[in-house]
This record gives sequence, structure tokens and C-alpha cells, in this order.
Amino acid sequence: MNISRRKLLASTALLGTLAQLKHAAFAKAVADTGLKDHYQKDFLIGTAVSSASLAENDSKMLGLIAREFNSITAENAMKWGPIRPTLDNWQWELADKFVDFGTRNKMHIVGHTLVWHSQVPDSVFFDEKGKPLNKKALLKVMEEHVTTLMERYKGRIPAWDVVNEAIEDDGQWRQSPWYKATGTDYIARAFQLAHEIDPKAHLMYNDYNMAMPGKRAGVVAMLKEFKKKGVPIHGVGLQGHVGMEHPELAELEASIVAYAEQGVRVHITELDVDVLPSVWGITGADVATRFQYRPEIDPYINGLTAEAEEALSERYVALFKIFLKHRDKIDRVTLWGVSDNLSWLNDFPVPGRTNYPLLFDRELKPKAAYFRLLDLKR
Ligand code: 9MR
Repeated sequence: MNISRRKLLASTALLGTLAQLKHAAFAKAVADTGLKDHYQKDFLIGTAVSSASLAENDSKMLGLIAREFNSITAENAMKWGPIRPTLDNWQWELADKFVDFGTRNKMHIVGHTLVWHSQVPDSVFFDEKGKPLNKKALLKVMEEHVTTLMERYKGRIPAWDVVNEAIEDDGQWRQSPWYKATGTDYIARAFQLAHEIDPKAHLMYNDYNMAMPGKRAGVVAMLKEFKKKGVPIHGVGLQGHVGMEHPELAELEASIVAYAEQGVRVHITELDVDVLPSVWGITGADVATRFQYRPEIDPYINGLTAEAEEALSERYVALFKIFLKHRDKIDRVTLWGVSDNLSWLNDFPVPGRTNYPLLFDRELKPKAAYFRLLDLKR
């Protein structure tokens, strides 16, 4: 080996050691704080809390959440199905635990979700003979639901996803049982009522594929129409179930700007990055869709390759650069879960795959993407 090559190797080794030391010191520094602290001046950093973590009082998971995040959303515990499986049966246990956990840790708590077409028992929409309820009867059930939930947590839940997923990707109204019975009145009434119950609450419309031009046009049109009518919508949630290639960042940015121009605050409410081969061209989040499992669409059962890990980190960095650029418009960025093992994307849209969409791995260790998001703020 010639001298200059030896010198080069020695200096590379030294640089490596320095980098390790720096990394160790940095890791210690972040151990005392968390992602939330690094983005304190920009926006809230949230996560969804799974029902399993609440039911098991999973102290490792809940401790990690309290250290890393300052906003929480219940992934499932407050949806109609779980919280009110039949009309006269309210199951408060998990939702109460969720709100207590957030209150104890002085976190910003998001109520998810008051009015959605999914996870709603048939008895809400149909009478005993299977006939759809008429407008008046259906609005009455909805009002009762919104009132009961919001009053229970009034003063402790400052922000609500009032209406979830009412608009299709092409901007048309979703033909849900709510819409079929009431037109758009259910949306207006839900927001008006929520505002009457808790005038201090921040009220949001939340949806997926919000970067798509058709959806953007539909949401903007709704915001305009409701503003004219005095319907109180204060915020818009872009769920953020994204893939590695889509949406294009320019489309995402255009949507953030377009919603903000309507005078509402922007929230990224359910961020995760699907790294697996897409089976349908675009990602979305219509929970009703399912595809058949095939080994060739599940390439990372034994772990992500280095290239895929790097690409995932890069995608997170690119997304957060956009969020930071628009931090004047964005109140909160919430990840849809904490660790890869608990993500809904292991089973959607293909059941039984191994996905890596979040910032913590299956052992709850921060992933490369996590450190890259910290790097962005150094
Ligand atoms: O992550 C949630 C999953 O555990 C549930 O089975 C599913 C149906 O309730 O909902 C998932 O969360 C959805 C969220 O509530 C609304 N936007 C789409 C999310 C992913 O489907």
C-alpha cells in the first residue's frame, strides 16, 4: 500500500470515529428531548395512538409518544363503531384513557372523528326494516352523537376532525348514506353544532388524496360555499397517506397553498409513507379496498434494503422541507402511528405484508428517516 493511500485510509477512519462520536453525542442530546422539541418553532408534531397501546397500558410505547410528540389522535378509539357499537351503548374506556394520557402529558389532543361514512353501524343509517332514515331522523342521530362526544371532552379536546372524507378524488360529493339522506346539510350542521357546543374548539375537515387536483378543487369549492353561508370550518386536514413517488411534491404544495388561501389552517393529519409496490397506481385510504396477497409485492419481509431505507429517508426529508417552507400555514404534522409493526399499511390494501412507513422500527428504535428529520433542524 503506498503512503498516500495509507494516509487517506487513516484519515477516513478518523473521520468515521468523529462522526460516530458526533452521532453518539447527538443521540444523547435527542434522548432528553424529542422530535417535537426540534420542531417547536415550526408546528406541532403528532402521532396516532393505537387502541392496543391504550388497552395494554403499553408504558414503553406511551413513554416514547410522550417524549417524541406533543399532539395525539386516537387511531380508532373515538370512531363511531368502537365508541358506540349500538345506539344506546357507549364504550368510553379507551377514549377516556386516551384523553387522560394526553391531558397528563399536556399534549394537544385531536378528536377523530365525529362524522364519517366508514365504521358506522348500519343501525345509524337504516331502520329495523332496512329502510334508510329520512333526513330529519338521520340528522337527529348525528346531532346526538356529536353532542355526547364533544360535551364529554369539552375543554380537554381543543381540535376535532368534524367531517372525514366527504369528497371523492374527482371533487364530487361522496355518495355516502349521510349525503344521500341530507345532501351537504349534514356537513354544515355538524360544523355548526360543533361550534355551538364548544366555541373554542378548532374544527377541521379531514380527507385523503388532498394533493390531487380534482379533490383540491372540490375541497376549495366546499370551503368557499360554506364560508359564504357562515359555516365554521377552521382547518383542513391533509391526511398524508403517501407513496414513494406520489403525490408529486408540487401538487402537495399547490394544495397546501390553495387551502390556506381560503383562510383555514392546514394540518397534515395522518402521515405515513408506503414503501411497498403499489397495486393500484395511486395510494389512497378508502378502507374498503383490498387486494390479494402475492409474495412478489411483499419484497422486504426480512428488512428494508439499504437503498430502500435511504429512499424512504429522502422522501421524508422532501416532505418535511415542504412543510417547513409553509410553516406559516401549517399548525401540525401528525404521523399515522409510531412504529412500523403497528401500521395499518401492513394490511392495506393487501393483507399480511411487511411495510416500513413510519419513523420508528419494530423494536421502537428511531429509523434513519427520524435522524434525517432532526438533521433538517440542526
Ligand atoms: O389506521 C386505522 C385502522 O386501524 C382502521 O382499521 C381503519 C378503519 O377504521 O382506519 C384507519 O385509519 C383511517 C383514518 O381513521 C381515516 N383516514 C384513513 C385512515 C387509514 O385507513
